Amino acid sequence: MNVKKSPLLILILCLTVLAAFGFTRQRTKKQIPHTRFVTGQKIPTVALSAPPSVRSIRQSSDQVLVKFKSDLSIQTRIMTLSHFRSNVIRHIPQIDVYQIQIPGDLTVDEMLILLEQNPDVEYAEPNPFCYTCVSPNDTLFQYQYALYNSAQSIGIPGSPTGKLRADIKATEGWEETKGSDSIVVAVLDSGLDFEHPDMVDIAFSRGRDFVNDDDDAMDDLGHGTYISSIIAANSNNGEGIAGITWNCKILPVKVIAEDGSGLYVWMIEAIIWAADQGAHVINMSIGGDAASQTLEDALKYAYQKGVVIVASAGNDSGLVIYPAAYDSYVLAVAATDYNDTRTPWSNSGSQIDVAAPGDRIIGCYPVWALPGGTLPYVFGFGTSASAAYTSGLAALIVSIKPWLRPNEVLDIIRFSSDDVNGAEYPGFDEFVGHGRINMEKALVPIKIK
Ligand SMILES: [Ca+2]
Ligand SMILES: [Ca+2]
Ligand SMILES: [Ca+2]
Repeated sequence: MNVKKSPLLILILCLTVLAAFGFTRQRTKKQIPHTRFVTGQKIPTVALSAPPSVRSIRQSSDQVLVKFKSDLSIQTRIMTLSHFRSNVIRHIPQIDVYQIQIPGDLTVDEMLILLEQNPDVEYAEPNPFCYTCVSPNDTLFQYQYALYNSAQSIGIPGSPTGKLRADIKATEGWEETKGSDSIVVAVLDSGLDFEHPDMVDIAFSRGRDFVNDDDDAMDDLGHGTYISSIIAANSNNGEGIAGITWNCKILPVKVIAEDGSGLYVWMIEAIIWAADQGAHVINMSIGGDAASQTLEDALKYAYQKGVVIVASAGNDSGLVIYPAAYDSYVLAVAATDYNDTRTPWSNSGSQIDVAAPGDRIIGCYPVWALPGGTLPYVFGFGTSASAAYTSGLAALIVSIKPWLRPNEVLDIIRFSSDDVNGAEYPGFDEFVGHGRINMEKALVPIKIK
């Protein structure tokens, strides 16, 4: 690896904030070249004012439900169905309704028209799919394709539509747990905007600021707020977005300065501090190109204390950055998109463990960083977001079984993931690791045991 000669080792924020809603913040400070923030792209806020329903109705493509007139004999019913080349899958005697399989050369709509024209049929209708009941009422939930992908438009004007259920199965996972308020995720980043309206009371404490050496990790950049919101924004509060965990707490630890960079030693101190504070999970959506024995030692210290450590793989189509590259102690997370495809900029290597959505991810952003009157949410790109989703899942697993060791938690996350590139790269590979994380498959088995 190329070790930088500068005494200031640059930590790369693994996120590009693409588009705030009318985000026009001007920076007067010198930008660090490695900090890839793109500003100035505008999104009309009207797009967020009146979201349509989260889900479009889906139905079976080869089944319908039929009720015959009650005085019709069994023989006539069977003859009628035979005439329509349809097989009975199920009869529900209490209401006298048949679930039938329709011929392959007819669509559901065509079959329904034929049935409705038959005088022996009282009614016929499609057989729609139902869903799990945990669907939060947050107004921007429809933009969170990563949690529930209904094949909707991703949200940025001109953006493509997603693939149905190319998501992490959050709604199913929430049936098992929404997280415990005794579980703490330390977010080593730029801090947290404690005033954000969709992040009320999510902080375990005011945290620690290793940049300014004080006990107040207020965010002066935005990245840490964004990442924390993916993990633990106020969910089902009728506002903004839903977090992966509804109840777990965020311990903000500031290691990234206002200019978007930080010293390794801040990150190293923060890992040890968070572990000593009793954090259950450490999220590091940050990293640098330099290997560091001290950094590895700090990770080992936290790991041996029982902390689950999750980090971003990096966003420059290169090798896995540090600390994600420390394979023995850290879960390295790559990025997929709304089609379950690995993003081209996601770093790769044998250290990659899993992938999670990282393309066009909506999250909270500090109110002060945005022009007045715009909603305090932005769409971002990056393995930063992917790590945050995965840390959230780790917190949910630990919420159910707080006694699990880090390697056990990491193995649950690895081996419950979906091999989304299995057609091209069956099994483990260096692009998505074991696959895109799956909350349902991770949480259901441990809840039952
Ligand atoms: Ca919310
Ligand atoms: Ca690894
Ligand atoms: Ca694979």
